[in-house]
Amino acid sequence: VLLLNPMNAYLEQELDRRCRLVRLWESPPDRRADFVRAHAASIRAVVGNASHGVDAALIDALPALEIIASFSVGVDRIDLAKCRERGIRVTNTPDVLTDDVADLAVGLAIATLRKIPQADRYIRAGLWRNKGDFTLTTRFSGKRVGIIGLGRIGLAVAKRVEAFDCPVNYYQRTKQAYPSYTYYPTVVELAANSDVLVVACPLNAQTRHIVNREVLEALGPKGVLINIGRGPHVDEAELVAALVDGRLGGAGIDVFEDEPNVPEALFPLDNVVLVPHVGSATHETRNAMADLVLGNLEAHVSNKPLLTPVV
Ligand code: 8YV
Repeated sequence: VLLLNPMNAYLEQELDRRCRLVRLWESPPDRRADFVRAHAASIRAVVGNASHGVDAALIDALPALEIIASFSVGVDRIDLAKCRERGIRVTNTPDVLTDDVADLAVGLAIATLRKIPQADRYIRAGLWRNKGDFTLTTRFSGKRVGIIGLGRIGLAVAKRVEAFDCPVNYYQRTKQAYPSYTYYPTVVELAANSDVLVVACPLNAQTRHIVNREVLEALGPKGVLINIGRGPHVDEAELVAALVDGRLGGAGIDVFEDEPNVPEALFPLDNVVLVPHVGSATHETRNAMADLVLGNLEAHVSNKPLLTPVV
């Protein structure tokens, strides 16, 4: 098994115990191609994650590759077409992370509107004592929440915000049978009719920059964008410009276009809450994701049905 980066200690320990583990990062970056070539004949599986994908070049370099088990639900960094062509199986880690990612979406919405991190910084800077009360903020309960992508995570967000008396709107390519949620056929219409817009769809060619300038304009100077999907769902340059110019009310962002690089223009902004791609980052979920990766690999070598197949 080729492990692309040190993503989880428990996963690594179990892989080490159950198979012959090759750690890609043990080779210096400029020697990786030679390193892969030296191990290529024996590598039957690759384990990557949301930030370490498997492209066509790596697949081509591994003639014995049978399965890619991703430590992520998103498989946007895996060349799925190439896998289909070569008969390579692909698995991901759905369901086990849904609750945590949805929790973070709601947490970011509340943190952004109620300025929780800013209020925390206010105390730490000694300003409560010296300058008095913190500024007034904006209510979350009852706000119209628009969800792009009513899949597993989108639905979990919807269920949570219903408890805050938020009307739920959504965009999806096709209308679903949810009588209590309002469907909009375009993201612009969804944004125009929402106070908080949550990105919760998978990243693919159709959803890249699904949040563009027009969508941000429709969301408007009181609207808040929450991105717990992928950085490239949003035109980040347009997002930064809209926030800097005050054309967008605020944003709570977990994912960025060029992680771990975050546009520094966001740092001084008081209407933005930034977290470093932590949607699934709890002990509970990461252990469950590791177990799914291990279970998929085990099923594959025992000729049993894969637990969570993508290809
Ligand atoms: C992780 C994710 O950040 O599941 C996904 O698609 O983005 C995350 O759960 C990552 O893959 C963990 O290393």
